Amino acid sequence: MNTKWHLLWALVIYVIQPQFACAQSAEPGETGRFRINQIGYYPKGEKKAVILANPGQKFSVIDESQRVVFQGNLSTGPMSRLSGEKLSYADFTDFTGSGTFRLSVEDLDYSAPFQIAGEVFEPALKAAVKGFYYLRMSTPLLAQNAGQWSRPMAHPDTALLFDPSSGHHEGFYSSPGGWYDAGDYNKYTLNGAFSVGIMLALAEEYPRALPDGSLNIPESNNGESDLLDELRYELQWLLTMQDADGGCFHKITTKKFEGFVMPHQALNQRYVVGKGTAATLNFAACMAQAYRVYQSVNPDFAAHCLVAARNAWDWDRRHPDVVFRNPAGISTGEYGDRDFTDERQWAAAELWITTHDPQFLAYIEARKTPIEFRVGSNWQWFAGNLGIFSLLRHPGGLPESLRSKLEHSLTRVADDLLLSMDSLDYRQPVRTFHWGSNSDELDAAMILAQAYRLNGNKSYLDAVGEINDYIFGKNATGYSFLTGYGSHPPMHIHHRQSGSDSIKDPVPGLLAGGPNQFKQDVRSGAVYPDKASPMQCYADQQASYASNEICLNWNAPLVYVLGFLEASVR
Ligand code: G3I
Ligand code: 9MR
Repeated sequence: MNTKWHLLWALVIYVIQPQFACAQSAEPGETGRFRINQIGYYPKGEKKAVILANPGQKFSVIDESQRVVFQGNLSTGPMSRLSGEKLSYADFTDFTGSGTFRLSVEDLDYSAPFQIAGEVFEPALKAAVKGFYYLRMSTPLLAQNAGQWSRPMAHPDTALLFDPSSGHHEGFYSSPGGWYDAGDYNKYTLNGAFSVGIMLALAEEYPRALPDGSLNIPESNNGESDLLDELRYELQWLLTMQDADGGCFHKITTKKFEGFVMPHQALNQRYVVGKGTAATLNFAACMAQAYRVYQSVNPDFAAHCLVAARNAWDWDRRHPDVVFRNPAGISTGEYGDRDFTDERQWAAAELWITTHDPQFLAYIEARKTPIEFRVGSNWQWFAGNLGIFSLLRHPGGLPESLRSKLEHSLTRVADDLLLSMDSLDYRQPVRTFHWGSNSDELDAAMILAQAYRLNGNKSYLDAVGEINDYIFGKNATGYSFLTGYGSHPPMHIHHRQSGSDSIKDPVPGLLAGGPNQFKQDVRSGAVYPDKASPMQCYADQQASYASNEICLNWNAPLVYVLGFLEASVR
């Protein structure tokens, strides 16, 4: 080609290019109009996106060489205007090719690239479990496992003092190990046990998820699933939280939250605080469940868990109504709960499955609504569901009438969730956005996943996929909420290590709490987007502990949902 033609081509490319260049510079969440699953979609799964454009316009799926591989028309969707936006919907489920793609709409820019591939969420699943490894305390995180997020040993927790609320007054206590609860450096029995229980459900249902060697944690290549290795790190700590009388201490904590310093620089005295019914019942439940899961790989450990579970249950029989409240002088996370019926349902279910002792069935039969869905503070009400999920997984020996009551309760709640999703802007199940709203979305997905496991109705499976899409970017903020994953992830989570390690990227694999319309952190300096609708009340700022903290009981249902999808969408 001679020079004249070269110049002409350069001119043509210059004229065409700006459209594409504009795509590259679009900032999802700020100006991005493409609310997609930023990781991608399964070739055989549903593929939906929400676009801020007019219904009726054409949309295209474009491959890496800018070829149009699929076209469709944007449709009007649910009538809801909860998001305050004018939305249209792209459905490209019929496109089943694999590769890297973008969406584009006539006269608009392009979406960020996303993948369509089998096992497309495997990296995110691994990251979400590895996120728990990054929260380990009482151990150094070595560079060979933690890369740039390695850190020295911190919080040995071998010389704790007793707060009188623990029932003890003198001497030191040792309770090493476990995971930090969240962005703070404390550990709470109730929430740790609840989160472990959610992930033990995945281990029971899909034992091949996270096989040995998949996570590069210190125990990798020991011949056991890395998921079980990671969960045992927390279970071993939890065992230290049981007092001699069978009851469980509520938490290990400083008097007030530490500042934004690295773990090994957070040196304030830590205390054993409280002992209560909710913590003890969650402990009983997850230990009875652990017995089943670890029995074949580590029988001694499993046997220890079952003894601990029974002792905790017996303590509950003697102390069925001990509410935990923060005692004077302690201002860290309370995890206060007054209604123990759901925790008791969970514990009774796990103990019944493990022992088949008939005394436990009465506590399950007593509950009118065995499955329930609410929003806000899932650690207060979701535990009962975990017990029913386990019973439906192990129905052998259940009285027929009880079994059909549980199944009916599950499908009724799942059907209600489908109706909500059909009516809401981003086809998500939640309309009120509380602290940790992402976990409300994911808890709904867990219910739908169980309903799918029960009767194979594909609408339930598709709904789980759509909730997963919401978490990874098909939402009114444009963020993919898992650190390190997606084209627009959170960068400034409320997490003390991430905020003080001088590393640009936050610790990966941690799920932000998500939109919170109650904005309890405004007085601490969080600034939310102007005129934000409830589902846009999210601030990617360190100050925003009410929308941008990370927490065990939010990551755990994400692990379950990703593990379920990886095993189910084929
Ligand atoms: O239910 C009320 C509602 O009726 C009211 O309109 C609304 C507005 O004030 O508040 C609702 O209650 C909120 C509740 O969450 C419901 O979700 C409370 O204000 C709010 O304080 C509470 O937040 C809890 C938060 O701790 C503060 O206690 C979160 O559920 C809980 O997940 C969070 O947990 C913290 C731990 O304490 C410490 N570690 C980090 C962890 C995550 O942030
Ligand atoms: O940093 C704390 C966070 O880890 C907790 O989840 C949250 C729960 O209340 O509280 C945060 O601490 C804030 C405190 O509550 C109010 N003053 C500002 C603190 C954050 O800097």
